[in-house]
Amino acid sequence: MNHPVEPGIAIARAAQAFADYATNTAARIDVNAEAARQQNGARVGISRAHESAYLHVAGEATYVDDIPELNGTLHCALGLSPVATGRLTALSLDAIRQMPDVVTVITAADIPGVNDCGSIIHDDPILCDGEIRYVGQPLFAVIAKTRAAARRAAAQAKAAAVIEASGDPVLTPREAHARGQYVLPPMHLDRSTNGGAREAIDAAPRRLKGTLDVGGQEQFYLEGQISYAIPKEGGAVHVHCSTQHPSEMQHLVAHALGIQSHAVHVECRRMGGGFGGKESQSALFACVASVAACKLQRPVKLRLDRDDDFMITGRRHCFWYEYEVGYDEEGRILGAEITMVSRAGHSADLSGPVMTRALCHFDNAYWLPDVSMHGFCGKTNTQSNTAFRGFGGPQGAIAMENIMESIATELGCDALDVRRANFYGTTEHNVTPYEQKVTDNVIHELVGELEQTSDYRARRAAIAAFNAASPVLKRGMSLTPLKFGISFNVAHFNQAGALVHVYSDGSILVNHGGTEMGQGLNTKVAQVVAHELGVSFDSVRVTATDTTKVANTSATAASTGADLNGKAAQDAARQIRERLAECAARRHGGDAAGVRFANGQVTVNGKSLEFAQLVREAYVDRVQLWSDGFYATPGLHWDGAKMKGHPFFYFAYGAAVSEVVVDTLTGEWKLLRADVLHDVGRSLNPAVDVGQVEGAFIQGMGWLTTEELVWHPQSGKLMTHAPSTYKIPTANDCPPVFNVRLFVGENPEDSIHKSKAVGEPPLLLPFSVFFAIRDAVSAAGEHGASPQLRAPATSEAILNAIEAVQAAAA
Ligand code: MTE
Ligand code: LUZ
Ligand code: MOS
Repeated sequence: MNHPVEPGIAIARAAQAFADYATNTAARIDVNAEAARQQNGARVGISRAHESAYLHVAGEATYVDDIPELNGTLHCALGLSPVATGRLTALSLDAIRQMPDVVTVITAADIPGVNDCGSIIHDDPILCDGEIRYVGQPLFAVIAKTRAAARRAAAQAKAAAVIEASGDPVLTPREAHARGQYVLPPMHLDRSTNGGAREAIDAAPRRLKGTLDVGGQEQFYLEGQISYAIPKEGGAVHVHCSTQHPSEMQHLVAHALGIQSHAVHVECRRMGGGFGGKESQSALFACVASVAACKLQRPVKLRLDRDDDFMITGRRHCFWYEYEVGYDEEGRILGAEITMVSRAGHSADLSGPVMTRALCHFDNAYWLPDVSMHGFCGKTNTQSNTAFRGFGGPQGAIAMENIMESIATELGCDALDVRRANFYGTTEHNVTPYEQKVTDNVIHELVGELEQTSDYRARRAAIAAFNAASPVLKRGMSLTPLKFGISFNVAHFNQAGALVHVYSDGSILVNHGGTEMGQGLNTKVAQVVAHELGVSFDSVRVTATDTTKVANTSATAASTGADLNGKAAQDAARQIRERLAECAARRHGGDAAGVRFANGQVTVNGKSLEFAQLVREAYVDRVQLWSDGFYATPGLHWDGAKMKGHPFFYFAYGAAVSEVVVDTLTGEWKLLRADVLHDVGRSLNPAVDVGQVEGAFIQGMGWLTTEELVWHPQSGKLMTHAPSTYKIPTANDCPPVFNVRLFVGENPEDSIHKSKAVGEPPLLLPFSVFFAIRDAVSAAGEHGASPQLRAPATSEAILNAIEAVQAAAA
């Protein structure tokens, strides 16, 4: 690995930590096979360290706030609404304007273009336009010489804002639903095989009804939202923005400024995490910074404090469900009806597509012959909720997994047997509610393998024996499967572009439309290009995402980053390789089709020359040494009104077994062991993929256990707006036994090198932790009643559920 500076002690330590991690990972990946592959010239299917790993651990990776500030840079802070509903009748800003180092204050009236930063529907004001929608809504922006001065002044919002408060805030999805208050029209997805859901439920031998509450989740990216806008000549602006969606930032900034997109240049080298939170919601900050920069003709930086980030931006939607299913004595679901209500917040943002994905993942890995689903996006006086890893998929599937566990309790059998009885078939029982056929089903083999390797049945028996002898501590276990559809559920977003430059020294620069947020996208794209041109990893460099290089890009989201941009970069690299091959054949004889590129060498007509040598020859021969590339996912279509079609290119699969111990007197618990088998097709980079699986597992575990969001019931203020009150997992929450393996297989579709997307699907794996806790709660009531366990399963929620099952048993 090349490193630009002399490794210091911190780097040496970090390198050791990485080496330990790699050794650990190596136990789970086939290092010998990888070495042989690389020997043969392959650059994909190889566990490379993240392209910035050494920069990350040395603190040298440049995030937006690390860019050296230009002379005259000003700092911005936002004044936030202290109330949840009402009208902003006036802003008396004179006192704020007179505060030390304050340069100016900007309000909605200063936005020269449109005061809107909504991603799909234009219902999202940048700065308050009169209507107050939630506590934390930005009312005005202070621009000052220092960040501290701007923050001090913005903190005077309560004194400056003249507000006519009105009405009580609507905070929960159930309240919004009761009032019929939604950000979008309701959605319905029905499928009828035997007469429809109602008839199938009524005719079923057994029935079950229930409700479930699942909380939201803060993205908690390490780098908060930030934009640094620099005015350019002729009314243009250059915005350094921590965003998953540079093109959307470009368009929204152009609208806010009332200028054309060609005058807005958005750049993002990397994010310190996005997790969906920077797909749409980086826009408000990009717009405010740009408006201020253009008005003052000075560079303006807007970097949020963590508390403000919590107060202003949205997060994962919490969901409330009401369901009824009809099933048979084997636990097979014959009919199901479900209503899902999400907390959308004050505006639509991405709530529509999130609900669509939730409805399209209620089936998870199971065939539902007759089903009727209803989705409502409740409008509430809270931050506008948005994308978060899984994008509604986890919220859809967890409702079904809860039903599986309840059926198992009712029948008094193992939940794995109920799940298996419902799995999608391979040749029959393989049509989803939205009518896409499941043609790549590997869930039977995958779960069978995990059942064996995790020693599921023997441990089940051991847990039952333990519980029989242990009145206070109860163990629980659960195996949960997942199936996750890959593609944006908005078909036209599934496209990508790339630009590859080969310089005359043989080094290669790649630009593509995807953004790096730590997931290893640039590493994978560099591997694809190195593979295509048969060169070493070190000769390929990936640059910042930049709207002046690749236009009209999609968000790096829906786990499609490597699928889309990998294919686009491959397309560009292939064109250059073909031109080089023709040049080689012209100069050295033989057939262009027979020219081989591998290990930095080019073999032509029995001769071998260095790649850089051929590049120099091609340059002299005036061969174009750069190329664009493009990719659009084939075969997708979606009818949003009927909610039918073929929204996904393929499905990713996985399963996990978790075992917990719960203290039934305190509600404390511990994850003792987790076994994961996850399908990434033919992995582009097994180390990166294992990292994604582990990270998603722990992140999803946090969502379902300790991360609780509380809004004050009267004022509507988010009370959990910092790590002091909002508990994310730490390294200590990782289980002592954590067996993560990648399922051996390949994507039957023509995806990039037969790989599968990995970013979001493994977030569903820690359902197994939640249901293991539920299983332990159930044991506290001698498995006599289905526990009513809400998510997150905090100690309080666990104790509530234990009390209820024990009361039912008494
Ligand atoms: N991994 C890291 N380290 N940081 C992130 O912000 N975001 C996740 C996932 N993994 C994220 C991450 C989300 S929400 C998505 S959609 C995918 O990465 C996006 O990247 P990809 O499509 O390139 O996999
Ligand atoms: N659909 C989807 C989307 O499945 N995932 C996304 O992240 C997304 N973003 C915007 C619109 N549709
Ligand atoms: Mo990921 S939620 O699709 O950014």
